[in-house]
Amino acid sequence: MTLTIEQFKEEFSQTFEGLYAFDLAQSSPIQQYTALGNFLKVYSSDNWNNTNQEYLDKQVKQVYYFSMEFLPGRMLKSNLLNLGILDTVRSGLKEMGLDFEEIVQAEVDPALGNGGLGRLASCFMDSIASLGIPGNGNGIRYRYGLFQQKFVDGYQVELPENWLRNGNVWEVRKENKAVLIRFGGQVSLVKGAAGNLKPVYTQTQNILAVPYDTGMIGYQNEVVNNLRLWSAEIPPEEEIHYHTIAEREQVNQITEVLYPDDSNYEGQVLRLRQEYFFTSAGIQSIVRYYKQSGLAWQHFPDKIAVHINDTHPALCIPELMRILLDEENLSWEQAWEITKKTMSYTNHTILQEAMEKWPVQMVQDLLPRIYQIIEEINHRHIEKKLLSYTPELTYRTAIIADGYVKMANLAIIGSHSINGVAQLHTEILMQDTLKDFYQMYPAKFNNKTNGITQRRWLHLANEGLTKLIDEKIGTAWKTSPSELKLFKAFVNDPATLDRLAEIKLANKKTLAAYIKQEFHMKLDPTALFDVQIKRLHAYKRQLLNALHILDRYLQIKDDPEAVIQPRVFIFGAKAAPSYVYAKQIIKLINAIADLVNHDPVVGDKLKVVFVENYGVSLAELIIPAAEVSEQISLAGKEASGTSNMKLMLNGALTVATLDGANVEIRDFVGEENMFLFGLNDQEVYAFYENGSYHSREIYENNPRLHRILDTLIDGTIPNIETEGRVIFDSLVYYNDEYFVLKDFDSYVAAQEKVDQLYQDVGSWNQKSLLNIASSGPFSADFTIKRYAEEIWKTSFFTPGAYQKIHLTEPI
Ligand code: 26Q
Repeated sequence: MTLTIEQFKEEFSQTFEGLYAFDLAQSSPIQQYTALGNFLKVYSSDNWNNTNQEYLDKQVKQVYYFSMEFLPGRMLKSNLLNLGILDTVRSGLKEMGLDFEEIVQAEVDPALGNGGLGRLASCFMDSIASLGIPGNGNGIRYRYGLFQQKFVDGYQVELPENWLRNGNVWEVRKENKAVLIRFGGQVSLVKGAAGNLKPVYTQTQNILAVPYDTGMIGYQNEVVNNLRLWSAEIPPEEEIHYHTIAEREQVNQITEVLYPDDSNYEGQVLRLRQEYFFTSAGIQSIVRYYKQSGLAWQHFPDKIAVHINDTHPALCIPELMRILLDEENLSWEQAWEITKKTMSYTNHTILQEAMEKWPVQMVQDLLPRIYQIIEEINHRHIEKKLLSYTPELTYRTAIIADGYVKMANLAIIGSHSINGVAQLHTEILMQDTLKDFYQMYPAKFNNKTNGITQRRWLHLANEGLTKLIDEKIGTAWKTSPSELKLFKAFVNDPATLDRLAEIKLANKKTLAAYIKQEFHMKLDPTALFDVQIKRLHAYKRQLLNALHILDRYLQIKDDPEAVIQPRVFIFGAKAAPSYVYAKQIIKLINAIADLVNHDPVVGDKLKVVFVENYGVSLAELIIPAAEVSEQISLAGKEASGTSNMKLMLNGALTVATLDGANVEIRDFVGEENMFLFGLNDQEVYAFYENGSYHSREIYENNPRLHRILDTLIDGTIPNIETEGRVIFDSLVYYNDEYFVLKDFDSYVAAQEKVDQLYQDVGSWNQKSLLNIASSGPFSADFTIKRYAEEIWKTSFFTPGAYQKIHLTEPI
C-alpha cells in the first residue's frame, strides 16, 4: 500500500473537515496537528489490528516491559518515518500551504519519565516494534508529567506539566479492558471447600484501572505493538461509597503526577500505591489474555515474559503469585516456578540512596495479602539457602530485614535473570553491590549494555547528517546499524569531511537561533559547542564542568589579549525538587553564566548557556549541534549513560571518565578519538577503602584550584552567598564526596587537548567521523536483540510482508 501525495491531501482534508467542520485555512497548528494525528491513527489501524490478531492467532510468546516511566518524545515525525510516509506527507502539506515544522512543534512532548531510565524504555519500544518482536509496554498514564522547569533569578522553579491540555491523539481509552485493584482493608485466610486456604477481604478500597493504549509503530514493517498506560478511576458501582471530595481526590491522586526523583529514593506511600496500581493492573490483564488461549498454566512462561525496569515494578512478582495461588488455585511450588520463569529484572543503579525499600508496616497496611506472600517468599528463600550458605550471607539476602521490604532482593529472588546496563556496571554488581546474590545465583546475572534508537537520534534529529551518510553508504543503517562502520571508508576523504563540518555548522546555527529566540542570547556559531545534558546530580559532576569554566574566566581576565579557543558551554538539566544541593549547583551555574556572559572583556571567548526545561525535544535540537560531549561522572557511579551514545552518533567528541558505557565507547572508537581523564573505578574504591583522600589538602596545595574555589565565597560571582558557601564547604571541608578536586587537573588537561585538536580542523573532523562510524554497536536494536534471545526467548515475528532486518553483531 503506497500513499500518493494526492491521496494524502484528499484524505487529510476529509479528516480535518470531519473533526472541525470548518476551513483548513483558518485552523491553528494544534488543530492541524490533531487532524494529522487522527489521520495517522486511522492509517495505521489495520496494521495495529492485524498485529494483535496475528499474535493472538499464532499464540506467539509476548514480552511485557513494565516501567514506571516512558519518555517517548513527540511522536508525529517518528510515526510518519516508521510508516514510510514522511516525505509524502511533508510534500502534501507543503502543497496545501501548511507549515510542516510548525505542525510538528504543536505536539506536546509527553514527559512521563525523569531521564535515562524512561528514555531507555521508549528507545526499547521503538526497537521492539522495529525488530518485529511481539512486545508491549506497561506503565502509568500520569495526569501531570515531569515538572516544567523555569529559572527565576537563576533558581529552578517547578511548574505543573499539563501535557493533556489539548488532548492526546495517539491514545485509545479502553474502558472495556479495565480491571479492579484492591488496596488496604483486612485479609484472612479461610478454609475453602477443597480444604485449601482462600483469602477473604474486608473493607478494602477498590480502584478501577482504565487502560489507554498507544500504538508503537515499527520501522516500515507493518508491525504495530502496544503501549498500555493505566489511569485510576472510581469504579462506577462504588460511586456510592465516595462521600467527600477528599475521598474522590485520593483515587485520582494515584495517577495524578510522576515522582520527579531520579536515582534517589522517595519512600512515600503514594509512590507505593502507584507501583502496585500499575503492576497489578498489568499482571491481571496479562493473565486474562493468557486464559483466552486455553493453555495449561505450566505453559505460561512459554508464552509470556515480564520484564521489570528497575525495582519499581517488582510487585509484579507477588502479584502474579497472588493470582496463581488465590484465584487459579495453583500450589505454591507450581506458582513459584511459573513466576520465576516469567520474570526478569534490570538494575539501573548502584547508588545506595536509590535502592528502594519500603517500611514493613506500610506494605502490610496498604497491601495485606501481597505482604503475606512476600513474607512467605522470604521465609522459603531463607530456609532453603541456609542449607548451603552461611547464616551471615543468607540473611544479607533477606527480602524483609530491619523493618523494611527490600525491593532489589525481591526482584532478584523472584526472577530468572538480572542484568546491568553496561559491562562495568554489571561487573560492579557482581563483584560488589550484589555479590552475595552473585554467589547464590551466578547464572542469573548477565549484562545488556544500553542502546539508543538511531532512527530518532540520527535520522530524525539530524537530517543533514542523514543525507550525507545515505549518500556515502546507503540507507541500510536504519535497520542494520552495524553498517554505520562503512562510513569509516571516508575518513580520508576531504570532501566528506568538509560536508561533515558544514552540517555541524548548520546545526549549530539552528541551535543558536533557538537560543536567541528563547533566551535572548547571541552565540557565535563558529565557537566550539560543549554540551552536558543529563539530570542534575552530584555524582554526574556538573560542578567539575563549572569549575573548569571559572578557570577559563580567570585566565581571560588575567590576560585579555591571550589567544584562546572560543567555547560555548551548554547545560541542560533538571534537579529533583527536593534535592537542595543539586538546585544550588543550578543556581551557581546560572550565576556564572550571568557573570561571564555580560563581561565585555570576555566577549565571545566564553559563553555559558543553561537551557530551561531540558527534555527529549530539546535534546533533539542540542545533540546534532554538539561538538564536545561531557561524560564526566565519578568512575563507578553512572550505570551506563545514554546521552554519551546519542552525542557520539551525532559526531561529538567525548570528554569522559572510564565510567558506565564510556568504557565500551572507548573500546569501539579508540582512546585516541576521545579525551579520557580522571580516576578509574578501582582507584576510587581504593580511596574509599583506605580513607586516604583529603580534599582540603588539594585546596591548600593547588594554587590554581585554590583561587577558583575562592571565587565561590569571595564575591567574585555575585548573588551566590548561600550557594557558594555550601558548595565550597562540600568540596573543601566535607571532603568532596565525588572527587571533583581530585580529578580537576586531569580534566583541565583533557580540555586543553580538546582546544588544541579543534585548531586542527581536518583531524577534528576525522575523529568526529570515526565517532559516528563507531556508534553502530550502541543501537538499541542490538540491545533488544540480546534481550529477546538471551532473556525473553521471544522470536522475531513479522506479520505481513516486510523488509528483513539484518543484525550482524558488531566487532
Ligand atoms: C525510586 C523510588 C521512589 C521515587 C523515585 C525513584 C526513582 C525514579 C527514577 C529511582 C530511579 C530513577 C531513575 C533512574 C535512572 O534513570 N537511571 C539511569 O538509567 C539509565 C538507563 O539505564 C542509565 O543510563 C543511567 O546511567 C542511570 O543513571
